[in-house]
Amino acid sequence: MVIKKPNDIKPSEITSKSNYLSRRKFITGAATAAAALAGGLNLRNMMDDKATVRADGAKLPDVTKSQFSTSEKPTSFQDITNYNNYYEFSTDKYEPNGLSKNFRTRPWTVQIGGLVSKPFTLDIDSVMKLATLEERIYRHRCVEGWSMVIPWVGFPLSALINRAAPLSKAKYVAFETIYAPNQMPNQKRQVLLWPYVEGLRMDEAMHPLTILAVGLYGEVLPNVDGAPLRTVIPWKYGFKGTKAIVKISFTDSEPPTAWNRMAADEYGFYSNVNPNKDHPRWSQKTERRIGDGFFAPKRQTLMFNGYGDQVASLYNGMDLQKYY
Ligand SMILES: Nc1nc2c(c(=O)[nH]1)N[C@H]1C(S)=C(S)[C@@H](COP(=O)(O)O)O[C@H]1N2
Ligand SMILES: [Mo]
Repeated sequence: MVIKKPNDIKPSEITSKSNYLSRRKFITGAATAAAALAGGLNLRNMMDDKATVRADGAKLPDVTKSQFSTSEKPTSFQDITNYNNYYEFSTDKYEPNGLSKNFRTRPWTVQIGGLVSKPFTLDIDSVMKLATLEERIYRHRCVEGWSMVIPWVGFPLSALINRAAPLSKAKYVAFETIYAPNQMPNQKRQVLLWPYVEGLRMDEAMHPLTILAVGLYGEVLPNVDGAPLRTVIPWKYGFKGTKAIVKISFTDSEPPTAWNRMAADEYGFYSNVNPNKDHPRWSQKTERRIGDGFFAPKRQTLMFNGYGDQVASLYNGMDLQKYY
């Protein structure tokens, strides 16, 4: 990954979420404004609208708390939406927010196929109704050596997988980001091999910690974080999660993935967070927690990002120096 010198967000730049929201123009369009006036955003109506809808900022209804959440303090909304990796828009961390503002997330369909007995295509609003939405406050560790705590809203990926009834020969799942060069400027350049693809082994995909996220901080997912649908696998480096998913396919062999094709020795297929396996160009022993402040000491990186109790058994008998 392109690595720049660590440039933290200065404490003076950080505002509370309510301050930020009051300054931020988060509702546009007459329909949305009218719905808001009527006493709360009617999400369903907004989403059924086939026109371009700016759904970000809308509260998600009926979100339950999850036992899988960390009690660590979540990173501010400001940082989660302004310090991002979204190479389709920019390789800079601060630019994707602005560049993704008008990204169209409606209409949006997700295609599920490959080695399954029940392939299906669903529009995003139906995907969001596949299961109860949960708040999952997870640690997020980027392979570049920084981390956040993100209060995602989503549901277990297993709910979608079960509906597709994979065949027994399905051993892997691949996730594909939308290819929309007219909306994503860097897809006109060979920054990565587009579209962005990531993959998981079936047991990793079925693990209860693995989620499809549709929101964060109780609201519809901001475009910059991968709206309308992205995966989150909290014990792996951040790039294993795929933003703006349009296709999920089941395969019998390890799917080729974007970062692995770019530099296989640097970005392995597994990419489990592992402080004992250095990246060829830097140590993975510590991490900079975004929001800690520029002068704060780095934190120790935890094996499996601290989720070892839940996931270590998936890798029993595997040499984690070899399968990284
Ligand atoms: N399509 C797509 N998905 C992506 C990326 C990307 O550039 N494009 N970046 C990855 C990386 S490196 C990280 S750390 C996370 C960042 O997610 P966030 O911006 O929501 O924190 O998204 C991952 N998923
Ligand atoms: Mo990352």
